[in-house]
Amino acid sequence: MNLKSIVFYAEKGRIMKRSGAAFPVLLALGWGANQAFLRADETPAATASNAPASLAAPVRLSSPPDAGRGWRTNSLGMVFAPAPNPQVLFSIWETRVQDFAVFAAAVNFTAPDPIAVRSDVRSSERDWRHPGFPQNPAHPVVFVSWEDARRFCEWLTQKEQAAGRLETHQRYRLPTDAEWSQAAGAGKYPWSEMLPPRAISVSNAAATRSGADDDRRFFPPPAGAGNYAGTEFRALDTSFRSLKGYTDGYLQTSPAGHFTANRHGLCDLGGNVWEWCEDWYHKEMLTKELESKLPFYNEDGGGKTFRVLRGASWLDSNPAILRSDCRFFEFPDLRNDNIGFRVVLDCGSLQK
Ligand SMILES: [Ca+2]
Repeated sequence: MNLKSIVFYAEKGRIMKRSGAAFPVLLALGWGANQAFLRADETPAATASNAPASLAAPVRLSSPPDAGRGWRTNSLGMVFAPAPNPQVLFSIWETRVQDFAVFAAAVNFTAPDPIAVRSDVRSSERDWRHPGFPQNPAHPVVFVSWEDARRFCEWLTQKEQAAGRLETHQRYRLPTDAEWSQAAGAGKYPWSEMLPPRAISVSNAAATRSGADDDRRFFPPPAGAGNYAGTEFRALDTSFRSLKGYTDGYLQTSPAGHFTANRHGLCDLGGNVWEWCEDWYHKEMLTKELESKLPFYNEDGGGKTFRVLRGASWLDSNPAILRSDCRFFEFPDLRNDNIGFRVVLDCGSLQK
């Protein structure tokens, strides 16, 4: 285990109080325990047809995408929307198990031994097919590295270019950090713009103006905000730090499209799994305000060691980590049970 990982997981452990018996209990309960938290209405992910009407537009399946066309479904059934740049369409879901499975079969994908540095997920028997908790095909794939994600994008680009669905200048890739920020919007938390913050009393208004207790408006998150470490964890371990007053019903990952979409129609930008971005992580990405809350995030390895992750996950409850402007970072070959990815379709220049 290297220094960075030790630092992170020590910090993570401190933040999450995820030590001692907490995770072994989860692992021991496995499928059966989590099934109790899966909702009876769990269904395959949403489709373009039930996307917000204001964003819905005809989906053309057989021709290359034009920038600005809006909703589009690709050969894997992944749905894309401008968010907000019409040249770069975002997948409205994190890449699902069913999407990755097509790739894995096509390229005979075999992940090398997982580099899972957290002791509670270290196991040669855990991978994207066997993450250690229940998933159905609509759940976001986990145990995928940044390199795996890039490989998925390259494969899908070649596949759809060969089929005439993409032109040669159009491609799938990971979002850049800046694009991800644009898609998330300017709200302090991912749910800030899609679900109204809580009204506060006049007596608290002055404190809020000063920023002293601004979070009073946002916590607990409103219902449907996303899949975080809610009070569902407390049913198993009361020492586990969870979001007070918030429950989402899922101990680990949840199906794509289950929670409220943001104003661009994107689901799970906050929560469910961390999402890889193209960029190297460097400490200048850390705002001064977050630096005081997450001092270990200055350990950037020189700026070309770790790749950026955005959006937090089912395992997170620390308000600083849940913020829209928070970045996390990992080695590009690391796989873990709360890290996945979302792809964008880069439509390229209009000058073809
Ligand atoms: Ca949850």
